[in-house]
Amino acid sequence: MAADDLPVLIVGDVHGDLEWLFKALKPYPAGLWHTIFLGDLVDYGMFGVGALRYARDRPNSEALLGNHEVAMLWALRDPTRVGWWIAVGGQLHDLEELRQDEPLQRWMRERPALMKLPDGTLVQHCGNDSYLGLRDEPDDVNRVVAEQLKSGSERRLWDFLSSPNVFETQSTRLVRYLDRMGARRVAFGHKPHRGKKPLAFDGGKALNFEGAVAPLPD
Ligand SMILES: [Mn+2]
Repeated sequence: MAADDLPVLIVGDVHGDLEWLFKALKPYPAGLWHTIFLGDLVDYGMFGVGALRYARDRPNSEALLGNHEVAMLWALRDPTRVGWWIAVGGQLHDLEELRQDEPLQRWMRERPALMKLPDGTLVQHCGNDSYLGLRDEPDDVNRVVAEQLKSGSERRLWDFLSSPNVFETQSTRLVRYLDRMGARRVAFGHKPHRGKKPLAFDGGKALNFEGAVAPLPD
């Protein structure tokens, strides 16, 4: 069965906490779900690279780019950024592990910033319309992000992917964003609180997964 035919499981920010991740995924076998990781698999916790590899290798899965993947790639490319990256949660042992794994680096650089699902749900890392600063078509946004990662524009990527979640409180911005993106709702993470289910705002037009692992509601 193609991933698009499976029900969607959303995984909020993992931040290197593999123990939590495995426990949270137990009720959701990989073969039965189209799993989407919302980004920020790395930093803070001890197993960032392990979480990246797990997300890459889990069947029927996609992983989006979070601000912390950008920070780690930035530190990898530019040693003068390592101190800053450690200050935002970077783990040196993970950086050394990533340095030795070029295929994993390539996979990280190919992560999309957002996805539009067949049911009209937009899925992205942060609950902000900052993505519109790039382009207003999901495929164009992802193309520009890939180009920026290649051309050393990590600062710009970090800034827009670190934008605060505003969709919970700013309905006009939310509606305008959905209209521009041609989507009916948007699911995002970015602020992990390890909730059990997503918080819905504006009649379900904005879904904040808050570090939860949960099926996408109908
Ligand atoms: Mn984040």
